[in-house]
Amino acid sequence: MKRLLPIVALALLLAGCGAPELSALNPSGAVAEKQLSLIILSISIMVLVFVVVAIIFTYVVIRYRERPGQEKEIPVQVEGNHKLEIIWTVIPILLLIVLAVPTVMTTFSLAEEAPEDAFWVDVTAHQYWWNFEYPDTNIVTAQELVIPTGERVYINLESADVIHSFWVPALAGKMDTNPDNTNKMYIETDTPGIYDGRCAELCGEAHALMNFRVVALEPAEYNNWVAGMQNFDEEVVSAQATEGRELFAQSCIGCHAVDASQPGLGPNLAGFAERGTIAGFLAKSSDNPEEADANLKAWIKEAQAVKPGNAMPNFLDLNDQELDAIVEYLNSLTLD
Ligand code: HEC
Ligand SMILES: [Cu+2]
Repeated sequence: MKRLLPIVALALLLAGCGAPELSALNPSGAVAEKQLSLIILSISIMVLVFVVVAIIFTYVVIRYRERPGQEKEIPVQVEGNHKLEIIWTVIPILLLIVLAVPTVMTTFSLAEEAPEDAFWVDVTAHQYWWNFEYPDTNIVTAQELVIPTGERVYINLESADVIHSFWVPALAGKMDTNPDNTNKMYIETDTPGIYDGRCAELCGEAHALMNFRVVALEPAEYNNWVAGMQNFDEEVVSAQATEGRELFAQSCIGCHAVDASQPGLGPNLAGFAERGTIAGFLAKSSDNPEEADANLKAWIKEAQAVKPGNAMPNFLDLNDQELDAIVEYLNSLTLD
């Protein structure tokens, strides 16, 4: 029992690794479901082979072991036995066919050409953030990929620098984003909700913090979002926000557009107040506005400490009052 303890502890530790929403075993859409069925199929075949081999192995080890005071018993030799050799060649071939046919069929069905009127999103990975562009509606956003439920969303994957990998475990297996070619995939879900995504290819210092989210909305709500983004207009509501806006125009606008129609050196911030995170991973929930504001201030002042190696410089010269003003301004970037 004592020897089992570390194994049990390790199993419990590993079981804690995956948040349920970050698991391919918990699919929420046709693509992830198909992929899960392949995972289950291949694991079942492996388990079957393992069990059969383990049983034969155990039997042989016990049956032909050397017993004290007994003469060595040599088992019957089967070299050159055609019947046996055919059996143990045919069984693996059958198993491989059972594995290959559904795998190849699923792989091809997931690579189907998009229809003419398909819904497309262009995803560009950057060290260490995600840019999302909707060519049909001319919307640019970042960090949160908003999609309608009940529709197949085709994705062009590209990278602005090194290789990254786009992975939303509940919706689909990962796919690389490359600097010099475009990979294509699609996702779909019928369930509105927030699906966590990760960069799944080691891409540099802040790789582990290169998180993003897919936000699936009912079609009507999705259309509201589109209208909100297309007509996005800053409504500066207070004197503090006006001050923040001026500071933003001095220090930030070179990298951050606040008009949802253009990409930039940093994430587009149109509708930023609606986002659930800062830089993809820092909490920014309306349930806890103090924490959200503190995180945002820390980010603006010292982005390099919060997410080492990312492309936003520190702004150590900004004082508390100026930071508060910028935060107030960013919090006013809501959709109506
Ligand atoms: C040199 C370009 C650059 C400048 C200047 C810059 N930023 Fe950034 N900013 C970035 C980049 C790049 C990111 C994405 C970092 C990451 O997540 O890897 C970012 C991220 C952010 C985010 C998080 C966005 C999101 O959707 O999660 C906020 C908020 C932000 N910057 C605010 C500011 C403010 C305020 C200023 C001015 C005081 C500023 N930035 C100046 C490049 C810049
Ligand atoms: Cu990465």
